[in-house]
Amino acid sequence: MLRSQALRVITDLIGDELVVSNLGDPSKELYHTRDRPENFYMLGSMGLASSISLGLALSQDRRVVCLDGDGSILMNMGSLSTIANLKPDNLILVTLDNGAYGTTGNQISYAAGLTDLVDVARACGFDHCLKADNTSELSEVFKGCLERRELSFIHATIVSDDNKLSAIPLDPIAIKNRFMDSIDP
Ligand SMILES: Cc1ncc(C[n+]2csc(CCOP(=O)(O)OP(=O)(O)O)c2C)c(N)n1
Repeated sequence: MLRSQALRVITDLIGDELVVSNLGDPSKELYHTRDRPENFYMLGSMGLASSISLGLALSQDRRVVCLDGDGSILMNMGSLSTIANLKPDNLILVTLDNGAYGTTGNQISYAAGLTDLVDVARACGFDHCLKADNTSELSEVFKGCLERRELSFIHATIVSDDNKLSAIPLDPIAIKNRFMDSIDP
């Protein structure tokens, strides 16, 4: 499934959930798929979408959906252990795995090698781990996660779209402020 298709499936199912998206192409694609104040677009820090999502999930009740990348999960793998041990029941961590550092030119990541990120998540303590290899599977597992309140890890196998995405025309401070306002108006 293309990343744009995966994001379309997820954004079509999302209601008032807070969404934190990985830097680079995933954030740009989310912006172009469905921009909303409840989206926090990570613009610079690779690996930190999961950590920011954890902080958000722990500090308020609304559900948080983190849209991360395999490269970022590999870069900040310790975050999986922290999240699993703190177990916020309002966090769904979706790893959009293209087996590559897509944003910087598709250099192969070790998620395409010997490292299985679902095994890693399980070993870190995630009990509810699901896989989705196509849009109908993703729709089913994401719906299932929304219906229950439990820390969840979804591994979605994707391929990046080839089309060049234009930059998000929002100032980082504006992204932060409107996101914060949408949580606590
Ligand atoms: C700490 C840090 N290292 C490197 C980069 C450069 N960089 C930006 S996006 C990216 C690739 C991210 O890969 P992944 O998380 O798998 O997401 P994808 O782009 O494949 O969707 C890299 C290496 C960065 N922004 N920050």
